[in-house]
Amino acid sequence: MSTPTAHQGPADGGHRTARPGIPWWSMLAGVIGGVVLLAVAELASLAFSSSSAPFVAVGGGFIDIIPPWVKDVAIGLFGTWDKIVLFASMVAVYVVLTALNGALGARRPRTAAAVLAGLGVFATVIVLTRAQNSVPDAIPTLLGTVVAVPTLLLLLRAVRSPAAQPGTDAAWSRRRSLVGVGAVGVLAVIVAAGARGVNATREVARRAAEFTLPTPRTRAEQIPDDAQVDVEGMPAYVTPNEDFYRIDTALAVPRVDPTTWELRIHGLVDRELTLTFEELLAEPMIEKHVTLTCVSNTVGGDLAGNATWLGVPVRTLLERVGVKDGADMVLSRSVDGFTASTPLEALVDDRDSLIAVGMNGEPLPQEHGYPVRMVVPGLYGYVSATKWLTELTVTRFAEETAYWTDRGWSERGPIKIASRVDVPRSFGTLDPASDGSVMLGGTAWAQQRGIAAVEVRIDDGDWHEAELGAEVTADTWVQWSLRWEDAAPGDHTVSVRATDGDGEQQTEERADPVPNGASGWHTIDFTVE
Ligand SMILES: Nc1nc2c(c(=O)[nH]1)N[C@H]1C(S)=C(S)[C@@H](COP(=O)(O)O)O[C@H]1N2
Ligand SMILES: [Mo]
Repeated sequence: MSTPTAHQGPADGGHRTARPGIPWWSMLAGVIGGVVLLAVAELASLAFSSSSAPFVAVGGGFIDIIPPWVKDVAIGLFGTWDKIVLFASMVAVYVVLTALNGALGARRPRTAAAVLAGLGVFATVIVLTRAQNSVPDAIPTLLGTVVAVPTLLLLLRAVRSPAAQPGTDAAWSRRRSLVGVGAVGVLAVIVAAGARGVNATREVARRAAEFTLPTPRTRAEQIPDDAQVDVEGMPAYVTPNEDFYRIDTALAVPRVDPTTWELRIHGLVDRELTLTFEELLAEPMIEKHVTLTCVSNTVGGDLAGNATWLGVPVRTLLERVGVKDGADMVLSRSVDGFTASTPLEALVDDRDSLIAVGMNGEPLPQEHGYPVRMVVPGLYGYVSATKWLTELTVTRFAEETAYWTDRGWSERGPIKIASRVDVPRSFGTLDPASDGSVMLGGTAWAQQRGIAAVEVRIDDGDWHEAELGAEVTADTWVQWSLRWEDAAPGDHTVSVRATDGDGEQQTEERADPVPNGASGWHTIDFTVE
């Protein structure tokens, strides 16, 4: 490194700290000292409870003491952004306070240290007054204070180092001090933000684990044992939540806080309705098995899953708001901006489309829309299954368009008949049993119509009717199986096609997923050993 030369810039401001004027560097030191307090406390709170973090505790305390009308005004002004605005304001207030404290510290470092200690003690007291917290939850904030107070003194000393002449050793060492101060600041911001992120994730997970699903008024039918065909290697008839396919446009899974979540239903309605999560949970719920399918699923693909959903029929809520004449679509919107346009008819007819909160007996997993999503039997997900749901606009297809329809996919997305071979896998191998037979198996679906028959063809042979596992409802998939008695060793192909409950046979004609779903028979190669 060469000898630094004098120039205009931040270091220049340091000269002024020795004279009257605005002590910018001391103010920065004050802010960094404050951030160090938060960073250490957030980090330490990872070992305690997420509610032990001072930032959240102070924010929560503030929300509790402001009068309800102020809250209403804030929600009116900022809508669902109210929390973010609150936290941004808290950051702003904290920055101003700690900067002023830094300015004070330019002349009286000990007083500034005492003020920061006071802030820390104040935050500790608030942490302790939060209902969820107990005495050990005070430790993170105290620890943050204990680390931050001497750090502030060091930082204040570093920025007050002698106002040096350019080109001297003192100028160089002062510059090094300032770089050090900056580094402490950057590190503190990174640690604070990182620990806050982890804490926020845990907080949501904790809430998710806490809420208990309401008991449905109507239970879903019992799933018979023989819905699962007896073929090794078949997927589970009810897809476990952790195996359920996931499709969405979210780069990071939205984290929705159910305590501030709201569903707003408006548009072509007689009376708007806004429901809190608590209010939604109090509505009569029904339970329903529904196989969800993605329009992007290719022939033979696995972008389909079958789950038992718990929720409020959309119909109930639409009846309550009173849909006006002329409406033919409901635009559902996610907190992340995703939208889906669902034909009004599919939400009010007897298929029991759901505003769902439960999936296979658990609150919706985060990736599947926690806390609330839509589930519409018979329609592809892109036109119906909005996750992280927050708004329903009753409208008309002629008036509004949705996320994927704006990108070239069809306005309407009824699910096409589909069937696939699951066993064997493509290019897989089957070992004949002692009697020389092999078992093949697969899945078929035609939501709303149901599956009437599945046929299987090996090589250029005849179509054979497969045996169907129990069909649970017309909205769920069925599994099929076929015993091939005298399986000839060697390479083979197998094709499958289904017929739906209306008697329509799956077309052989290949279509790509765009714009409204793939079609064609699933055909794979395999080998008998
Ligand atoms: N918010 C949001 N909801 C969404 C989507 C999305 O991108 N964002 N994708 C939809 C699509 S295309 C499908 S197929 C289903 C998939 O639901 P899953 O991820 O729970 O299987 O969610 C639907 N809901
Ligand atoms: Mo999808």
